[in-house]
Amino acid sequence: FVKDIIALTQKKKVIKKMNKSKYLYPRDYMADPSAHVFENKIYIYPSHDRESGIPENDNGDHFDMQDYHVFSLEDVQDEVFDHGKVLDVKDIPWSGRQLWDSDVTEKDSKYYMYFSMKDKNDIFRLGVALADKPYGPFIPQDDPIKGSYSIDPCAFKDEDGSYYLYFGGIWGGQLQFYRNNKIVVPNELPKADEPALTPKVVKISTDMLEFSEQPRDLVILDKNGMALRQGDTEKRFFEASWMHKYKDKYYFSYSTGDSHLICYAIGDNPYGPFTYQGVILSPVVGWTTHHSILEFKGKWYLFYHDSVPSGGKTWLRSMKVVEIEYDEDGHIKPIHGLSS
Ligand code: FUB
Repeated sequence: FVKDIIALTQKKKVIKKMNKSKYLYPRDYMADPSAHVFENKIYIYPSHDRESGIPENDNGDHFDMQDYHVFSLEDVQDEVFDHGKVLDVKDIPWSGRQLWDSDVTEKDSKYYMYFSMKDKNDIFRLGVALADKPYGPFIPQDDPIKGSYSIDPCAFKDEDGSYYLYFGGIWGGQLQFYRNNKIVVPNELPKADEPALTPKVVKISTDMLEFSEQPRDLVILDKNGMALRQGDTEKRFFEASWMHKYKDKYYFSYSTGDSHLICYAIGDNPYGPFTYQGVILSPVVGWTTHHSILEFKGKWYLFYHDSVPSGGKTWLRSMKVVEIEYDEDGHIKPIHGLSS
């Protein structure tokens, strides 16, 4: 498997150099790192991988996580501090199983964690949990967000004080169960030559606990202004939404899942449309790839994970950080998924 990934990566001639990333927390398996700057420190909100013994399948049942920890860093080269467990599946009244990717944002000195978890009917929903500090503990609401579905919430605060959630993931993330925010039967993906299933974007209510509108499709266009097709597996959205802003442009980045790339698209407003730009991160060791991007002290960083320390077990991932750069046109210089 590792050899296959190396061969696939070497085909991508644009990305020549191995990257100079560093593992953030060698003591345990943490994945999907969502990183933000709060109170002048970097806080990281990862998924907490564990060995549950559940066999691998396309539903992702082997990603059977049960709690979240929070980590902080005074500076990128420093040791991370583990603030310990801040939310447990047992404490969430609507819980079924599988605490997947989460993200946190701040409003008026309160911290809101948005997380994905299966409910008692084995359907992924998005939940909210509140804290007074960026390091928790986070207290969950009694019910999931009304009208929420699928996985991988990314909470984005725009400069005008509006907050948005980006979410969705196909295959095990169940996005293919829905069209126009409603469950459909049969729940199939579009055909290869049809427009790809889109990630969703929604404005968050002023109390931060609900959607303030129906989630909208976030359309990713190719350079000719055509929506990406479902069969374009090296470009179309799979999961792992992230939004950041650079020089007044909106950068939506995401994983292509079964082709193992982190790609990005640029738009002029939080809803899009967005135009596909290219690859940020070539395949890492491990099936999933998932990331976040932030600016800290004038430099930009990509937080992500790979499965090198677990010997390629894709459900046991380790979080990492590497610096990224933009060229003069605002394009992100691609990073090699394999570290030196
Ligand atoms: O960690 C569980 C799932 O794996 C995430 O929600 C996906 O983005 C993938 O990284």
